Amino acid sequence: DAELAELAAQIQAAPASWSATPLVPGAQAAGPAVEVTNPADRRVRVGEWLAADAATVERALANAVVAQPGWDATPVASRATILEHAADLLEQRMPQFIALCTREAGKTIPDGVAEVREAVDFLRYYAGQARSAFVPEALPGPTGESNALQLAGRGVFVCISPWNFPLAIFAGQIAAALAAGNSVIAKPAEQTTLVGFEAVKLLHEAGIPKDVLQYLPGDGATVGAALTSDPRVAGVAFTGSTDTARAINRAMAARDAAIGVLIAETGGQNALIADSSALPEQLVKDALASAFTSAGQRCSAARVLLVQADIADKVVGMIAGAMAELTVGDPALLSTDVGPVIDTDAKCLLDEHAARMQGTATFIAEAPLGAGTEHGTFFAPRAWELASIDQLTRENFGPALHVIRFRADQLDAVVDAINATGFGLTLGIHSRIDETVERIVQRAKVGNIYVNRNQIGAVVGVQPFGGQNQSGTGPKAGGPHYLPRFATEKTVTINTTAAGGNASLLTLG
Ligand code: UN1
Repeated sequence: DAELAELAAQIQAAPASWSATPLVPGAQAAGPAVEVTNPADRRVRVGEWLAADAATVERALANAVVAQPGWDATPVASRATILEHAADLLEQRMPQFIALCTREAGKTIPDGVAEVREAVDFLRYYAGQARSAFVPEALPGPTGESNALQLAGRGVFVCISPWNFPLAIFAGQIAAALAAGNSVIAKPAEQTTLVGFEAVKLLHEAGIPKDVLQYLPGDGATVGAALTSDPRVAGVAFTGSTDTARAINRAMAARDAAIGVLIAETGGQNALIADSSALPEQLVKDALASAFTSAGQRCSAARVLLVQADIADKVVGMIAGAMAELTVGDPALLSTDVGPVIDTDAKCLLDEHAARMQGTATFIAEAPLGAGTEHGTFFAPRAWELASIDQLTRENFGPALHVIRFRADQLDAVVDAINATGFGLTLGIHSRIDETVERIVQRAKVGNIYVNRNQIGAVVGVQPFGGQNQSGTGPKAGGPHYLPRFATEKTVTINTTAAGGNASLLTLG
């Protein structure tokens, strides 16, 4: 429609070249420039960035330690107002951020819109929540005493974010950490440093002091490991692979320091269970949306469709038919359904998986690659049929769907097999039988369950998002328990009968 066409024109008009550096007051300019190219066409240069070196990391930590008490002492309403102002600015500059998400991360325009919207939602949600959560809570106690429980920032928080949500998850982690009174060092994924840089500059413009929020693009060893092993870091928020989360956990545990807090959102092996009462059209539409939106590069994406044998032939045939209609190509075009994968490494892993499937699975379909995709890192969406979920030994982070048939009497075994993957993030259920839905909901050890709809795109404050087991530590992002995890609790008990000076403290209670 006209509005979308107007947006597409504004996206087109965004600057052709971008650059990023560490944002660390007092640090020298850092090392050699890294070039960024467009995932849809690797010949197209998007910009360049400078990685932080060890001295810059050290400077950032020192700054963050000094800055934190002042930020923590800033009234929570002021902190929240700044974050809300940042949300307004982000909304105003939506086209520019969508352009960056498309050119640096290969996001389609609808994904780009959702990305900016989610970042705005996170900023407003945690700001709003902080306003009430940080008011000291009076607790009942004996006469002559006042007791209050209050939240405070933990200290220096490190936020390590993924390339698949380079703005939304990036801004969400930072917003919660800042709202709670922490100083923040943000380390973006190396694949998406330009988006992160623009977001941090916007937060500074909104009023976050430059030493309270610092930006450290760089690699996992020089920046990530140096930060997470440092005793000055009170907590880490991380979204990415389960293996990296384990490495961070080990690094933090090995420090001769306070026991830090790790908030990790990690991988999945997400299933969609469909019994014979499912509506096939709805099922196939939702399965494909869940598996192939964002080129399958969501930790929430459906990887396995477990379908009751009675309807399996029909569903498999419809999947093949629908996949033939997918438009795979330039994400900057409104007509595109599936864009590129993030980089050559991602494509290689998917190609490896496809080669493995060739020998062990039954091929169902491959979506046709569109014109002009030969210079990008594209992986044609594919579907195979497997005998068992055990054939999937890792999370395949891309547009790859696997179908498995089951008999009606195997329903509990199906859920147990999903649980046995060790992951527990999203689960889709397609069934029109309430008892079946309830039975699966009760038995499944997963974080987010979606019934008779797609299983991606959790909305902030509406569908708190996060998994269990190897899918993450919780608490769920965009839910009521996330922000308090970034804070520490202080219980203040005052003897109100004591003579003298502490009467003014009574306002606490
Ligand atoms: C991720 O893909 O890293 O519900 C997590 C969704 C998103 C997933 C975010 N919130 O699709």
